[in-house]
Amino acid sequence: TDAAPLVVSTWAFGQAANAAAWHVLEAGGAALDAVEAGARVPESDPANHSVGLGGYPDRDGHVTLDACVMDHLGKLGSVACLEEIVHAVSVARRVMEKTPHVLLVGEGALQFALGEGFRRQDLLTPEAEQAWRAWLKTAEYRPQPNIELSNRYRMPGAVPGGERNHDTIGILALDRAGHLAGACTTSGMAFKMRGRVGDSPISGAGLFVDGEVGAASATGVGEECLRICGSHTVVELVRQGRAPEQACKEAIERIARRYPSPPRDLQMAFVAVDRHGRVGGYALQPGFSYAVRTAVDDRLVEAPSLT
Ligand code: SD4
Repeated sequence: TDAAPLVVSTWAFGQAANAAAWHVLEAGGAALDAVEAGARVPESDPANHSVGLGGYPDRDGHVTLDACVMDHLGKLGSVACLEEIVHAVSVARRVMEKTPHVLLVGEGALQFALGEGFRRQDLLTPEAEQAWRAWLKTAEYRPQPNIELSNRYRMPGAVPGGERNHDTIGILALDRAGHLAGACTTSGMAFKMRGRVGDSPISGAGLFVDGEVGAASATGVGEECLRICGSHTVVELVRQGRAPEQACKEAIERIARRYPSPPRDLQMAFVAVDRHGRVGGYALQPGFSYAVRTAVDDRLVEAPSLT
């Protein structure tokens, strides 16, 4: 298609991920390679407290990662509650390519990763540990909307001033061959219960790709997305003819309808791309942005929102 190649990622830090993905796409590479390369950028950034190294831990102090990859043929690989391996997205890809399964969790996912030659490392940075210890004083689980906007919405116990709090990355690409792929990777909600898994590694929730229709990914309070199979809903709406932004909007409305009035204390957002390369996003609250990179464009888009 004319629009290809292109890549779209959640949040402002998606621009750095897009740059890595673009490197692959521009050279004629595959969308799947592009989204993996992009997702690895925030995974290895210790300043990003919602993805990979430096992610905030669960309430017991363990950093546990969820990730997923999916391609235009519907091939899928995921890991959930993976510990001590920084590039969860790459482990997810190995699950897709080297096992008869689509999802490995916890200890089994770790053993698989180690067997594949991934290096074991401590993902709890001193900064994240400090935030967790401060949180322990109240130990109140209260997810904050738009934690990327760290000055407006500070994680309880977060170190004030200059900290960069980010969110899950969902990254979708359309390559020169017209193939779609997506990846999603996160350390999940800060200070979650041990064993909690969010939407990000679950096909149809945090990520969904249909090579003949489009792709979608989600960020925000994963439980909300899981309840409506969010990304699958978005892709099905695109299949029915909605533009990507409208499809994302209807999924957000479906979440909001579960409440007497649209909830203001939680954030949920979707991004989507259709197979023609049309891109859109929509959020429950103001403050969600997504990054788009094409041959002629490298921009951050402030998504429209319901409230
Ligand atoms: C989760 N959706 O684990 C992820 C976290 C996230 O903004 O996106 N935070 O629920």
